[in-house]
Amino acid sequence: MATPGAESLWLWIGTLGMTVGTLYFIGRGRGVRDPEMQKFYIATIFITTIAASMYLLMATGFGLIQVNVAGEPLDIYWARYADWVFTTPLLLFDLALLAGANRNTIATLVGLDVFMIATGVIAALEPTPAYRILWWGISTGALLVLLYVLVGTLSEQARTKSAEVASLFGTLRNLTIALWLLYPVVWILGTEGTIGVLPLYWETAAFMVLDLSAKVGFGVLLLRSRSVLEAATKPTATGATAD
Ligand SMILES: *C/C=C(C)/C=C/C=C(C)/C=C/C1=C(C)CCCC1(C)C
Repeated sequence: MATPGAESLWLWIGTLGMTVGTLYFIGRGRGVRDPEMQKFYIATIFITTIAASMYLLMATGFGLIQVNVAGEPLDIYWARYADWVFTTPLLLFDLALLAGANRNTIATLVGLDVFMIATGVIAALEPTPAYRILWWGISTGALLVLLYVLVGTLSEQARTKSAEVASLFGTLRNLTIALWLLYPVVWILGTEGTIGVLPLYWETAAFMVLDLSAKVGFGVLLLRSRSVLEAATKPTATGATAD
C-alpha cells in the first residue's frame, strides 16, 4: 500500500465537502412524507454519503494502490472507481425519476454506466500503456452512448412533464453532460493516461472539483424546490407516467 502525498489536501477537502453536502440533503429531506418524493432524497443522500466515505478512504491512504505500468510503479486511487460504480447510477436514477422514465430506459442507462466504470477500472489497472488507452477508448465510447440516451430518449420523456419539471431536467442534464465529459479528459491527461501532462497533485484537485460539482452541486439544484419534485412525481395529463 502506498501513502498519499501532498494531494491528500484535496482529498480531505473532498471528504469535508461531501459530508457537508450529505448533512444538508438530510436537512432538506426532513418532513417529506410522500414515498415517491422520498426517492429523490434517498438517492441523493446515498450519493454524497458513498463519496464522503471513499474520499476518507483515499485521504487516509487505504484507497490507494501501486500498479506496475511498463515497469514503473504508478499510484492508482482505486477507491474512486468503488465510489463511481455506485454513485453514477444513482445520479442517473435521479435524472430518470425526474424525467418519468420507464424501467427499460433506466436499465439501459445504468447498464451503460456500469460498463463505462468497469472498463475504466480495467484501463486503470492494465500494465501495458497502449492497452490502457484502448480501454479508456472503450469506456469513453460507452459514455458517449450514455449521453446520447440522455439527450434523446430521456429528454423526450421529460418533455411530457410540466414546464418547471422539464426546465429543471434540462438544467441538470446539461450540467451532467458538461461535467461527465471532463472525467475522461482529466484521466487521460493525468497520471493514469501515462502521458504525464497533469501531475497527481493537480489531477486529484481536478477530480475533487468535478466530484463536488457533479454530486453536491447537482443535489443542491435538484432538491432546491419541493414543488418541482411534487410536480415530477404526479401523473401527467398526457398519461405518460413511469412504468
Ligand atoms: C460523482 C462522480 C461522477 C459523476 C463520475 C463520473 C465519471 C466518469 C464519467 C468517468 C469516465 C471515464 C471514462 C469515460 C474513461 C475511462 C476513465 C473514466 C472512468 C474516468
